[in-house]
Amino acid sequence: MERTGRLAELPVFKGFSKLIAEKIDAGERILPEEGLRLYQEVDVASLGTMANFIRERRHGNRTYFNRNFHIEPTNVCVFSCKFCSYSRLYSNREEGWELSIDQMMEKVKSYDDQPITEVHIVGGVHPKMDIHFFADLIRKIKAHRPDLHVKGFTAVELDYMFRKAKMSRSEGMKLLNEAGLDSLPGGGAEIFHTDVRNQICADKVDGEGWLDIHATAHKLGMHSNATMLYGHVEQYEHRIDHMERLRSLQDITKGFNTFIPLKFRNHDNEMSHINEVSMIEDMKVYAVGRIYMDNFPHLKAYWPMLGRQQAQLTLSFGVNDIDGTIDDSTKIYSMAGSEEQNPTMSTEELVALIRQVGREPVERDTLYNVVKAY
Ligand code: V47
Ligand code: SF4
Repeated sequence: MERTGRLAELPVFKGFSKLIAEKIDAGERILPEEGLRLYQEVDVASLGTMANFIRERRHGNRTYFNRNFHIEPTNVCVFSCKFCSYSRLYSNREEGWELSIDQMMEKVKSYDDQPITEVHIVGGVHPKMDIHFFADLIRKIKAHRPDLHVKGFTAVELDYMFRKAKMSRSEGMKLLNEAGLDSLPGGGAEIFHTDVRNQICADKVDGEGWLDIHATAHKLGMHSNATMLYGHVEQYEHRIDHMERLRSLQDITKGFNTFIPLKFRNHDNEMSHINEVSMIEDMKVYAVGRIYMDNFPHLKAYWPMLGRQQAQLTLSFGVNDIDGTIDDSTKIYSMAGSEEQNPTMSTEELVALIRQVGREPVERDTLYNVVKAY
């Protein structure tokens, strides 16, 4: 059931929070300085009430998940992001993995008898795996299973591929789109602001480049997601700046589906000395994300990273999507110390998890068409 009634009438809201509640009631946009004050001044319970109100007004209790699997072609990477526990340099590649097209196709074929709607392809930036290698892979996947949605490659991987092939962003994107690439995942965004980016991932595509690559995909009619890596050296101002840039691009292109905050995990990387933020802070990030990103239809919590119980909690802080039933061979999080070391959940388990907290499970495809409502 969709939410009705006025948020600002709740006695808990006074002063600044009442003003924001009134804006939410009127469907008005929160300004950057107001976003900042939400982080600084408003308690987590009030933020949750606001975010949940918006979530229920938009989606009722519906909570989406999809059936997908991941392919990680390699963890060999030319870049050295300080938060990354997963990559290995080319000079050290005997410690990493590099999959051939045949090996990746074996993985695709291993799901032949399962009703999966999406393959998510993302990995390190390998100097020898070029745009033609990946176009060939995508063509083979589509030839084998034409209805499988291919969501692939962060803007970081794409930027490198296009530059190496001496193609413009629109030429490169068009080539991959014609090969069968359907949409882009949200990775590689981290924090756009150069003061932070220069400290944590100085050598990869900058914020403008990331946004331009997504805009290029949107122009071709492709959809994409956007992430934000939080809880390391960034300040609240940087998170607001990050969301503001995404929200502004979305005003123009309307191509983003989902905003996905990703919590920095500190296991076994060059930023291990930084403490991870609290669960309260996580809930604030989701809630402010839902309040601020008024033109993003969906807010996703990635359950393999958070763990099952915390993922359930996010559903009261604005989140309406908890990703997939994945036989998740994704190593980027397990190597960084995520809650789920071997994340697999059957559809039944995911449905039960959502129902247990009073929400309504809905299986979706990548573009949020309903596959099955439970
Ligand atoms: O960009 C890397 C993050 C991202 C760490 O679009 C880390 O549906 C925390 O973006 N601690 C890649 N995070 C994965 C990604 C993603 C995941 C699930 C769904 C979708 C989607 C996208 O992983 C990277 C980086 O921000 N990451 N290391 C770490 N130590
Ligand atoms: Fe490479 Fe991605 Fe790890 Fe950065 S986060 S080092 S781009 S694999």
